[in-house]
Amino acid sequence: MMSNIGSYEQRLKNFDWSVSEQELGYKKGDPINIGWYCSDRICKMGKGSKMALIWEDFKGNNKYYTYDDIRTYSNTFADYFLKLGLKPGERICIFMDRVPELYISFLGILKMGGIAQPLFSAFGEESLLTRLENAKTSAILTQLKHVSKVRRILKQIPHLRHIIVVDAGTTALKEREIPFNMEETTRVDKFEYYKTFADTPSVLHYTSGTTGQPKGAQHVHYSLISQYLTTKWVLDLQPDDIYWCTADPGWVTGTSYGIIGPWSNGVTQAVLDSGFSSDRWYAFIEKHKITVWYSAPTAIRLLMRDGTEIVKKHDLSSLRHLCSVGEPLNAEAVLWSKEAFGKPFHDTFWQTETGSMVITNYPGMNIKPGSMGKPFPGITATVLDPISFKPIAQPGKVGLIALKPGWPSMFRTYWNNQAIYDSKFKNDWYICGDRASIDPDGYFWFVGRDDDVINTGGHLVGPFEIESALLEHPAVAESAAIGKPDPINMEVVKAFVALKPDYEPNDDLELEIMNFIRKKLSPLAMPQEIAFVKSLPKTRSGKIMRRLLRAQEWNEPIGDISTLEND
Ligand code: 6R9
Repeated sequence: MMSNIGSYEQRLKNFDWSVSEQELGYKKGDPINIGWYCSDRICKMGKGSKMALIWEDFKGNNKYYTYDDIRTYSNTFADYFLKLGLKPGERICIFMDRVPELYISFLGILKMGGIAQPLFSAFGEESLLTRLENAKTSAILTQLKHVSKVRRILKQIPHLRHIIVVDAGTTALKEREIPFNMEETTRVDKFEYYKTFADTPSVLHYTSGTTGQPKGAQHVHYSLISQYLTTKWVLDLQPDDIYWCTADPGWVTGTSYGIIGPWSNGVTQAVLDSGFSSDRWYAFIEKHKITVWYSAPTAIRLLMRDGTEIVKKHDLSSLRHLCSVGEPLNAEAVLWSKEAFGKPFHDTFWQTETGSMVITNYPGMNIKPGSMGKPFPGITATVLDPISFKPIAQPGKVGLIALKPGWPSMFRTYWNNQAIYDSKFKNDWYICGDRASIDPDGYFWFVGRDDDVINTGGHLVGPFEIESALLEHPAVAESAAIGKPDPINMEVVKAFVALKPDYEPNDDLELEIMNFIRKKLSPLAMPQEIAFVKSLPKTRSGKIMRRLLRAQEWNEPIGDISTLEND
């Protein structure tokens, strides 16, 4: 089958984002609304009865929704939000497992001009509070099983006017809570979407940095232009594909390529609302005849661990194209996938902030296993010298990955944090915070992050958030969190803790602190190991030197420690 991108060199020549605008029938200055593009437009093209969503729960039960279903159900949500008194521009949080209401309400929020704020349902109350407080969120959509977490923080977030419970049934609800059942509400066939334009805010995705609490990367409706085209050219979605993105929409991959990309292309997508198991995943591919699969290195390493025997028990011949994102995809994983599935995983690199893929391996392109590939057409990417912030001319030399601002899905600011946004730019380059080198053929090779952010299983966890939560434990006097090498998750969280005078380190206390973090933040942020120490290495200005702890953990050179406090 001919891929959508054809020849990369041809596409690169004279590339202009207007290619995407034309395909979408968008002209500069027109209104543009992602919710409308992902449902109404596909129906207008005569595909209303085409399957948009095949959904499966952990027991294997299925639900099916056509494009006309997602169009009318998202209208129903949008209409309901307006009737509740929610206004365009207000933040509406989606705090649900991967149920159909998550995907469909996302479109509904965008249609009424709201800003969608998706958060992992695995988040504990502290993680939730930080993000709702920062965004001054007006409403949250959730399920009964998660509502208690919202109840516990309710007093601290007076701006949260509505807690919409999508599966309340006959259960009695409490203060500010209100039931809404998507399928039992009269469907709204016609809804005039709020006239959003290219620069109107659309999605707010929280991401972790080294310092301070997580920041909300704010996107706009124009992001569609690059999300649509990268989906078409890199994921290579074609009309008859059945596509599976394994990412949760609490992560940007789950919205850009788990909602917007496939639906704006009018493709059928499948969602599995269940945890990981190799057998379960292969059975899902076999049952729904998945053709294009977008996943992450940690999952691929778990599949590798379970071996090829289990692959052979399933008919996976429907698979046509495989892609990966979130962490470095090791060369072994690419070679293994060729052996196991007869096809390589294609690595793609991007960030919450970039909104869409920026460096990728295209279908048909020669893959160099271990490389992230080349910049997408329309993306100017380079590596910069870390001191002069000038592009490095010499192939193979490691520098900071940097992008020329201006691609359509670039984030527009960090919510309420313009100063940190501004600090991401040097000499008119956007600095990603990662290190890489470029080989003589123009392929990018990832080296590592340039900050203390921990990448565990493709999820970024900020050390500051963990350390702040640790300090809330009565026994903890001081703490530092770093990433420690892990064969499956690449990194897991390791915490260094100095105890208060009345406490003695022991296994029970270690377990208690671990669970404390799991409940407050999330299972991902929970330290897998705690080292009890007398004190932590600090700079003379009092900053904890995580770099030193990390170097010891990774057996790396310690580097310059001239600022280390030595008394
Ligand atoms: C989409 C997403 C972004 C950070 C990024 C980098 C790491 C992502 C990668 C990769 C090596 C790849 N990362 N893709 N590292 N190879 N193909 O992951 O967004 O959660 O914001 O993470 O993830 O460190 O800067 P986000």
